[in-house]
Amino acid sequence: MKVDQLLPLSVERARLRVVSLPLVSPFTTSFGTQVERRALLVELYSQGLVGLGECAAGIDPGYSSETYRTAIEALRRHILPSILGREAASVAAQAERWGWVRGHLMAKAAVEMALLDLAGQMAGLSLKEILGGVKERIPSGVSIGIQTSLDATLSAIEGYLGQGYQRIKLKCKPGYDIQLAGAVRARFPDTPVMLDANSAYTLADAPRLRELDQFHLMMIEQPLAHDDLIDHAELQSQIETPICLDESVESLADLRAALHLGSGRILNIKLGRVGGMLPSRAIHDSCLAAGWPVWCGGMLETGIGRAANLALASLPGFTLPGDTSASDRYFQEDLLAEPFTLAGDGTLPVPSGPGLGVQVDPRRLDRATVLMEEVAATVPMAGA
Ligand code: NPG
Repeated sequence: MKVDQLLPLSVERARLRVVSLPLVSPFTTSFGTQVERRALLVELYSQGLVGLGECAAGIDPGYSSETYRTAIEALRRHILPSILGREAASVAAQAERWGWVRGHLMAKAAVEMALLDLAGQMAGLSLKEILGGVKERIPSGVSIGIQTSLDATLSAIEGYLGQGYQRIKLKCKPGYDIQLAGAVRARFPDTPVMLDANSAYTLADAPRLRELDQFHLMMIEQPLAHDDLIDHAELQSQIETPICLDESVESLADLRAALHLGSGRILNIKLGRVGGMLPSRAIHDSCLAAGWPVWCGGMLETGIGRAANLALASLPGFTLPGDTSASDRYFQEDLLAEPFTLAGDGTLPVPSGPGLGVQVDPRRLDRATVLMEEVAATVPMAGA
């Protein structure tokens, strides 16, 4: 089913909601520590139905320039007023209406997700069916933040492998890399392991990064600057470990440049980072054609964003386990009536119901809500 064949769609009203869910354990990367997932949700109302979208942006602009607060501003002033009350033939046609807005990709992705949820409910199709996904279950990896000691890292790995996770991703930074990889390889010689630097290195670190080659890692993710492709290409020519790009690819144009330059060999696709599921699919298609394997990244999403990630990961080019872990890896209590649980074989199911295919538990949602706002088609001047 092509998205363009979905029913015409008009959004009658919209609501923004901020939820706060404490994480089961603090999550430390090279750019900071998170103790809660504060997520902006978009609720779109049409014909008695509500479509839900989750914005990936967090509290601080450490990963990208967007935060949930910049997303609120972009949504309430520019993106939502572009579509409210205006019928369009498809989700793609609605998305064209906010095409004039530069940037704010995570904000746009949240609205697109809610529109696809609505369209899927109206047409009786799951997101997987809308996108053209082919898989029913997704092999899951887990991302382990920087721990207080190597021992703590090793026991965290042991715990997750015991649960069935198929791939371990370890956050790293200069000085917390070679010893880390060595200790992990000594204890887990055959486990699929990768490192994620979140842009913590420069090209001057190439000799140090080359030392990692001896550990036969699956890949090293985004070692260099968030907006760089040229140095990544130079680094890739100097190391054997495949480079996986994340932050540096926000669009098809970025991907084209990365493929042209040889800035890596693998891509992490995050639907928030690239502005939605439809742009994600286009990027996936290009990677498939170019022979770059892809996997689905995560940004500590609640069950709502997780459902969309799983649908995306059902596309054929997602051949590597991603950061789509079970709800209990993140939260004591997810927002869903039925949280995502990891099967013994280390997979999560792709939801098969219409739209996102998940049920939010209204009491859990209420408990987690910290802010709520209705968005009108026109923005009042008060408080400008
Ligand atoms: O399992 O959702 C998850 C987290 C995976 O490591 C993960 N995400 O840099 O990819 C990343 C990192 C991240 C988390 C980035 C939160 C931004 C915010």
